[in-house]
Amino acid sequence: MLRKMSDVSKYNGKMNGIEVKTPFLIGVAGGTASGKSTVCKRIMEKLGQVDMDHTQRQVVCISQDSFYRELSPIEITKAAKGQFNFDHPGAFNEKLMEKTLREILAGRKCEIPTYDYRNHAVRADDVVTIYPADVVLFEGILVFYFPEIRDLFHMKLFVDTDSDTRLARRVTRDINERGRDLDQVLNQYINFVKPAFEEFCSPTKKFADVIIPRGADNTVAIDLIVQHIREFLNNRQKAEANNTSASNNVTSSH
Ligand code: UZR
Ligand code: MG
Repeated sequence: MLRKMSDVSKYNGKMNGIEVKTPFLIGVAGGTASGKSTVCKRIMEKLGQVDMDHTQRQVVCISQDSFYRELSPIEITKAAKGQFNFDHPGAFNEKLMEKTLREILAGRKCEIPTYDYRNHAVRADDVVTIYPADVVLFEGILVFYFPEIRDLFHMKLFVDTDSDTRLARRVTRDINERGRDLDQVLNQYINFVKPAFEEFCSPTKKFADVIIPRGADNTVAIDLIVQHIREFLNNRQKAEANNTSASNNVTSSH
C-alpha cells in the first residue's frame, strides 16, 4: 500500500524537543543491470536535482553497493578469482545499512562508505556525506530482502527488466567500467548472479508497491512516480508555510 503523501505530518517527528523532518524513503530493487541506478537518475533529473549543490538537494540517492561488508583475506583471494558471491545477502553489512537508514529517517546528516568494484573493497576512509533531504532513494539488488530494512521504506519500487537484457548490459558494464574480462563475467553470472537473483532478489518483487517493466525506458512509469514525489514536496512546503505562519501568529499575539 502506498502511504498517502498528502498526510505530511506522518513524516515529521520530534527529537530532543526539536522538530525534524523525516524524509520520504523510497526503496528501488531489481536484478543486476536492470536499470535501478538509471531510474533513480531520471527521477532526480526530472525533479531538477542533478545540478544542485549536495547540501541543497531535496532528493538524494544512495546505493546499497556502499554497504558491501569488508572481506577477510581468504575472501579477497576468492573475489579476485571470481569465486566470491557478491549477490548473496551475506555479502552486505546489514547492520550498517539499517543504522544508516534509521539515521536518515531521523533527519540526521550521515556518512556512508564508498565502494571500489575493481578491488572489491569498501573504502572506509573515503566517505560521502549525506545531507538531510525531503526524499531519499535507496537502490540495490537486495534492498527488500532484509525485513528490518524493507519495513523502513514508505514506497517500494521494483525495476523489472528481462534477464537477457540485463546480462547483455552486465557484460558491457563489467568489462568497460569494472575491469573484468568476458570469461570472468559469464562464469560469475552463471555461478552466482543468476542463482542468487532467483533465490533472493526475484522473490522480493512481491513486496513492491510499483513494478516498473523495462526499467529506465519506461518513461510513463517514471513520470507517474515523479508526479507523486512532486505532490509530496509541494504538500510539505505548504505544511511548513502553514506552521511558520501559525507560530508567527502565536508570537505576535503575546
Ligand atoms: P548492480 N559486484 C561486483 O561485480 N563486484 C563487487 O566487488 C561487488 C559487487 C556486483 C555484484 C552484483 N555481483 O551482481 C552487482 N557480482 O554488483 C550489483 N558478481 O550491482 O545492482 O548495479 O548490478
Ligand atoms: Mg547499480
